[in-house]
Amino acid sequence: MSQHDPQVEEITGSQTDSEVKEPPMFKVLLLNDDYTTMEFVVEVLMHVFHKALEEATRIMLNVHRRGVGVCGVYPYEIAQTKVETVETLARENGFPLKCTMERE
Ligand code: TYC
Repeated sequence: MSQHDPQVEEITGSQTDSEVKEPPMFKVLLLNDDYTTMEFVVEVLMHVFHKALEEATRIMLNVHRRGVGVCGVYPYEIAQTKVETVETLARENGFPLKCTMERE
């Protein structure tokens, strides 16, 4: 039976535009500070955001120079978990590193 058979749509309900759209995406941002070590930020980018060493170093230096930078873009709940993980790791290690999220 075709996917567009009106009888199938009657049974399953046809999808509205909002149901077929991609989920809203959120940028996860790291903020610069004067106390968190560069090494720790690179480790966070590698372990939490799955960046390779070179990319992690590039992102860290971008944040260091510009004050803020994007670590990745994720659906809401994943972005929120990343923000919490970064801040928990930072506090556990005695660093003031801040991480936020922003709708794309
Ligand atoms: N500015 C920090 C330093 O010089 C390094 C740093 C980079 C801190 C990025 C936070 O998000 C950050 N040690």
